[in-house]
Amino acid sequence: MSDCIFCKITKGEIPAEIVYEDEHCIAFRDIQPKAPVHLLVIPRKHVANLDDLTDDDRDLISHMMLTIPRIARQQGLNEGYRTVTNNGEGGGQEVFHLHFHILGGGRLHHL
Ligand code: IU
Repeated sequence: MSDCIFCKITKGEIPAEIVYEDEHCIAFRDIQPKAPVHLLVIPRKHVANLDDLTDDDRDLISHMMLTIPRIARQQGLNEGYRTVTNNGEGGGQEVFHLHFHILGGGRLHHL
């Protein structure tokens, strides 16, 4: 999607502090961190949110789920971390390009 800000980040058209990237996804620091470490993991492919996934995205989503703990380890989140995805406006989603928040670096409140 040409006007999607996260697509622009994947293409390097908008700067972001990228901490991880591979063929399918990238991770960068959230510009308004809600924890000492706050990263967003996004697919390179434009997918709006979980509702937008199809059976064709099985490998992609599986890859992202397996990559999240690797990124967390790489960032030194050895005491644990939280992974969240907001889905739809009612779920608090503001950017409509699928992203998994990784929050850690301190003790998080219970949900
Ligand atoms: P949400 O799950 O859609 O509410 O989260 C969007 C997040 O994207 C939010 O935490 C923003 O601070 C973050 N963000 C960003 O890191 N860089 C940006 O250019 C924009 C939003 I726009």
